[in-house]
Amino acid sequence: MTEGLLPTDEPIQLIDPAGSRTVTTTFDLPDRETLTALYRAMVSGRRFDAQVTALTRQGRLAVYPSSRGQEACQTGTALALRPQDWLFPTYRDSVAVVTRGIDPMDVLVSFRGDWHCGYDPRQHRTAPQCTPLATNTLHAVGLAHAARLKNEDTVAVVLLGDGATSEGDTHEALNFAAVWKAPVVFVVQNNGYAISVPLHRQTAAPSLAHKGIGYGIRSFRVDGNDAAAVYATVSAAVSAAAAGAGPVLIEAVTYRMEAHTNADDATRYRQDDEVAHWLERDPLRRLATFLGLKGSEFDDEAELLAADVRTRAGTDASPSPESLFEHVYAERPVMLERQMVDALDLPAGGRSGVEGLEEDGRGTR
Ligand SMILES: Cc1ncc(C[n+]2csc(CCOP(=O)(O)OP(=O)(O)O)c2C)c(N)n1
Repeated sequence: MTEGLLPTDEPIQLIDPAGSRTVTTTFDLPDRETLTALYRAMVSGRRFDAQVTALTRQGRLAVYPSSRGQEACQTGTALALRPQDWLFPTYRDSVAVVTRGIDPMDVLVSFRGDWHCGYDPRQHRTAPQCTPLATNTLHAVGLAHAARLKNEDTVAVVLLGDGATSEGDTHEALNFAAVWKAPVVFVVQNNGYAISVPLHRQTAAPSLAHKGIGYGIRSFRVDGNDAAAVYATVSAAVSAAAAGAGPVLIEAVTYRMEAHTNADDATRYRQDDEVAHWLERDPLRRLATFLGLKGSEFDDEAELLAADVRTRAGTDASPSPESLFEHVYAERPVMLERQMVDALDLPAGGRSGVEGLEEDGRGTR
């Protein structure tokens, strides 16, 4: 009954942490051109991430959840998609979105506090990075199911975290994906923590991949710091889903090297030796070693990307105050209208109007 559904106990690994080829028959090693593309995307992604983290310190961004340490999961997933497929990322997945070819500055728009996601989701076949956990799982299943009904050859790939697997939305998405045989691939980046909550306080499942079996979904566990293994596994899952085999669940075992966001202090809930352990499993060094690269091959290109982001982020975003009230309702209700009038009446830079609103009980925040 469960044949072919269960993940392997050991995560699939094609290249070990020391950069050597492992002995495995699960998936073929991607060709050198693909591996080089993965490495190049990881170098750009890491540099982008470091630059954006610096921008948060300068107050240029409201918030940024770093991808550092998870580059193999994010580039391996993004590059495994075919042009017609859709990606449904979370706030954590900026490197995946940049790897999709979206202008890095557009990726930062929502983190700078604007009301929109900065890019055209339809043009790039990439949904806005979602902040409410697991809602993107439902969006992905809906899009995949609709594509199948319309006889379109489209697979939806959704990224989610370990914490998001505890959400009701994930249950509903997995259940109906399986019932409908929707062409959707769930890639769970198990980075060990949901903010400060470690995995063992999040779930009693043997692994997150094991969760698939209850829904009748074929599941894999993969070394999330091995870009080759992530790419090979997601590619195989995309092909299977496109061929009508139904959804696939992939747990990529990885680690979040930075704090949850720039607003979090990770030293309050995890030890330095744990971080050091994962530093030894760095996804970039592993692939560079395997490819016989020095590690600096794509640095110039990454530096140009960072310099461009630095320059263009040098001015603050200045969304109009009115935009806060737009796109909320097709017809603005009286209460919102009143709030808008009050808010726009505020003296420049003043907060007295907002305090006044709270005092008279209309509560706007
Ligand atoms: C529905 C919902 N509940 C709670 C939150 C608050 N929240 C933001 S991130 C987070 C932890 C998510 O952890 P995980 O899914 O493992 O993803 P990670 O941040 O580690 O990538 C929580 C609880 C939220 N954004 N959405």
